[in-house]
Amino acid sequence: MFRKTLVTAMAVAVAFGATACGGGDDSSASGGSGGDGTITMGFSQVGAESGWRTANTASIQQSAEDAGIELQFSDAQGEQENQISAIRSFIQQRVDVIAFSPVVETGWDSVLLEAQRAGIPVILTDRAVDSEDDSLYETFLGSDFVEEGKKAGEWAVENWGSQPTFVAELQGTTGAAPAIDRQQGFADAIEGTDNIEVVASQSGDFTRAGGREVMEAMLNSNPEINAVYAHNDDMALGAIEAIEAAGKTPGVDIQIISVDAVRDGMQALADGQINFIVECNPLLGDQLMELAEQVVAGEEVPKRVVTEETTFTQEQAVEALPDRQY
Ligand code: GYE
Repeated sequence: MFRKTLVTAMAVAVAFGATACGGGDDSSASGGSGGDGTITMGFSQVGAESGWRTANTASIQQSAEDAGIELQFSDAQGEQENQISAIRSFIQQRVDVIAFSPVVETGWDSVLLEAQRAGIPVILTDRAVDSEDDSLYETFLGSDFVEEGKKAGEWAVENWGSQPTFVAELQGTTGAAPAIDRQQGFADAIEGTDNIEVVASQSGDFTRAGGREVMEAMLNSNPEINAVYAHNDDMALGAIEAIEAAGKTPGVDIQIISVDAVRDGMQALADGQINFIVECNPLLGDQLMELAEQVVAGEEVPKRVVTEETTFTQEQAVEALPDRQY
C-alpha cells in the first residue's frame, strides 16, 4: 500500500518535472519533451543477433513513428557497457522516458539509480533485470521465458519420453534472462523423466553461426545426441546446417525444439527440419509506446505486462506461415 502510493507520488513528480523542464529551460540538450508535448524516448537495443531482434527493432521504430514519439535509438552490439553508456547519455539529454532490453540480467542498479535521481522513468522491454529494488523501473513488458521453456519441455516429455533421448541444449547469451529462464523452464518440465537427458549444454549466443559451431562440436563429442533444444530459432537453423554436414537428417534422426517462431524458423518447421516451436512475440512496439505515454503522464501502470504467446507443431506452421508478420 505504502509503496504503491510512493510510486504514484513519484510518477506525478516526474510528470511535473518533465513539464517544467520542457516549458521553461531552453538550454536543455536536444532531448526532453518540447513545448509541443512531444515525448522523447531513449531506447537501448541489445543488438541485431537474431531474426527476433530485427523484428523487435522494426516494431519499436514503427510504433514510435505511429505514436508521434521521438525515438533516440541506440544499438549496443551485444555489450552491456554500451547499454550503460547509452542510458547515461539519455539521462544527460534529459529524455522523457528510457526503455531498454537488458543484454544480461545483472549489474544495472547504479545506472538505474542515476536515471531515478534524474527523475527519468525507465521501462524494461523484452528482458528483465535481476535487482532487489523494483522501484528502479516503472514496468517490465515482455514474455514469460520460464513458461516458454516449460512449454518446450512438456512437448519433449510427451513426444520424446518413451525412448532414450539425449538432448543437446543450445543456450542463449550467457547471463541473459531468456537463456537463464528457458533453461530453467525446460529443466523443470523434464525433471523426473527417465528417458530424457540433457547430455550437453552450451551457449550459442542466440546467433545462427553460434548454433552451428556449438552443434558441430557437440556432435563430435557426443555422437549419441538425437535431440536438440535451442533457445531460439536462429541457433536451431545453425544446428540444422551442422546436423546435415554430419550426414544426419534434422527433424528425423535428430529432432529439434526451438523458441521464437520467426519466419525462417517457421519455414524450417513446415519443411519438417524442426519439430516444435514455442512462440515468443517480438512485436512489442505498440504496447511499449502506450506504456511510455502513460508513464510520462504520471499514470499508474502495471509493474509487469506479459505478452501472450502460443506454440506451433509442423502442421500448424504450414497453416500459419502465409499470415506470419515476422
Ligand atoms: O528469443 C532471441 C533474441 O530476448 C526474447 O533474444 C529475446 C531473445 C529472442 O536474440 O532470438
